[in-house]
Amino acid sequence: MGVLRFVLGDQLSRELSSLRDLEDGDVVFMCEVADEANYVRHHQRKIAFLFSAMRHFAEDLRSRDVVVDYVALNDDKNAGSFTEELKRAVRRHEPERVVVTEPGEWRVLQMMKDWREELGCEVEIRPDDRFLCDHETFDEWAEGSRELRQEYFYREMRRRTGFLMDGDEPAGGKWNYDHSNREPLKKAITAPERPNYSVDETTEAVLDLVAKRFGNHFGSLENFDYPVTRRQALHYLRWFVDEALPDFGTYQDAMRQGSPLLFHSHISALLNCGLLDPKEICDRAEDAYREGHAPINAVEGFIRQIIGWREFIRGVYWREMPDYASSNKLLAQRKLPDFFWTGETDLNCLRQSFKEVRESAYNHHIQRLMVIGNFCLLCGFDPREVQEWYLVVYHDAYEWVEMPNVVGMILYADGGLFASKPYAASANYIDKMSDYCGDCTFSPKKKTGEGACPFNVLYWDFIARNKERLKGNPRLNRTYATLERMNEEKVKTSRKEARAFLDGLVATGDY
Ligand code: FAD
Ligand code: DLZ
Repeated sequence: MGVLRFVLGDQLSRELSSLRDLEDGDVVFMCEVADEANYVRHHQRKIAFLFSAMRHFAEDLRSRDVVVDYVALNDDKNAGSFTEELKRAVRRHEPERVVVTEPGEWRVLQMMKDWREELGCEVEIRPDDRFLCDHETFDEWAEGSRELRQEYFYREMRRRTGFLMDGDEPAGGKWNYDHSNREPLKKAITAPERPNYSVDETTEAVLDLVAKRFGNHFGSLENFDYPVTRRQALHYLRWFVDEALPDFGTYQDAMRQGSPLLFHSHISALLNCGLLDPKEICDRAEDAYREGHAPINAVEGFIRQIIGWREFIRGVYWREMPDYASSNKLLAQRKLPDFFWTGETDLNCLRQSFKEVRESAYNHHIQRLMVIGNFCLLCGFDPREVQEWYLVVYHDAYEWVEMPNVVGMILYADGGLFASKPYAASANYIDKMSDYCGDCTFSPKKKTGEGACPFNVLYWDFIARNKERLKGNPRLNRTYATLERMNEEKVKTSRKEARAFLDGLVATGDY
């Protein structure tokens, strides 16, 4: 036969570099393997989403006369790993060579590098040009920059891609409209209702399989209604641009109990597995601005997340791996408490976020960053444990995007490689941006004592505990000046109460 083209579960695009020169006689190979579902125990919904999307993608290729060799998880001889399954496929097809697109995770790239020897067959690894910035361009930019700052990278990406540019100038006159994107949600504002996608036979079979094989993993499979085909993903993107994008910017940081999506796109899982392409998403968003359908603060904010943050985070991952995984500059060692899995905590903001992620494998950015992430930072949870939790629970989580967000963005475990200061905040921020505190047993206004919100005592404990490591940071000058001015007894009380709270966290490691 010709070429064996191995497509991974997060590479579901017909434009993929490894499929581009597909010819008669070639075979596309895909496999569901237990190792990928178990190397961390992924949320049941994430596995179901990906298997269903993979099976639909294979069906779509077959409908275009492509020969697809698809090994399902419950196939008799399934060998359980990429390498062993590929070996079997090579024995079946005896290809002249194997072609793959580079993977999203460092661990899988190491596997791929061994394949030529293990398979006794030529293996070509092609770049993943679904991203808008390749590794060399990112590294060159990083080498030439005094500091790794997303904002400068983003401006460079705007110039290079031409998104939201009027000649050499940014559309609307400014590069960044973030200051207009921090409005709390007024009661009268309601979030638009999402389209849902019915479960067909293929998805039904996957849901049964996942319930049987991974029913003891975190999360629920109930009410599965997410897009799983390219056609559904495009329909969903159109819906988002029409109905939610215009308010995306203004309420980007807001949180509301019982309304997990608000005006967020909920496209990350579709984008990361290849059903949507970053360029087409940004094109649609820019069209909405140019046609007067969505304001500049919404469209600029949205495009920045994709060509700025998403590409920047990927660049950091590949530049810093493999040492990045073990970063722990703040020497944080506390074990993750059980309630991250059970959801049983009296802190309402955390309880609501944990409930939502169990049901849907999704939280929006501010819940990930300022509620759960902030709590992890303040408590000093071990970065390895936090990384694993974030990789398990979200349906969009792959190491290349999860790790820098956890290590760099929320935990400051890389010592400020790209964040100018830790994102530490007391209860005030959550109270301002959400309605969680109204239904909580703790008060955000009380700083210490009975009923005080733990975020308040934890905040000052974090600042005091890390004084030697952080006080040289100019962006924390005011914080440390406030700590110096604070009544000594008050600081002592805060720290004592924080210690009692931290000592009371139960971490059995059973989950
Ligand atoms: P929207 O708010 O609608 O944003 C649009 C898109 O911008 C997202 O779909 C995403 O592709 C991109 N984006 C926005 N922020 C980021 C960012 N910081 N890094 C990379 N892309 C970004 N995103 C993932 O895709 N996978 C992850 O595993 C992941 N882990 C995260 C862990 C932490 C601790 C934090 C703080 C953020 C993480 N993010 C991750 C980024 C972001 O929170 C999600 O992309 C976003 O919440 C997905 O929801 P959405 O599609 O509604 O995004
Ligand atoms: C996440 C995942 C899971 C759960 N299962 C599979 C699978 O069975 N087959 C597959 O090709 N990909 C799977 N994936 C996605 C891979 O883990 C992903 O391709 C690598 O982590 C590289 O990003």
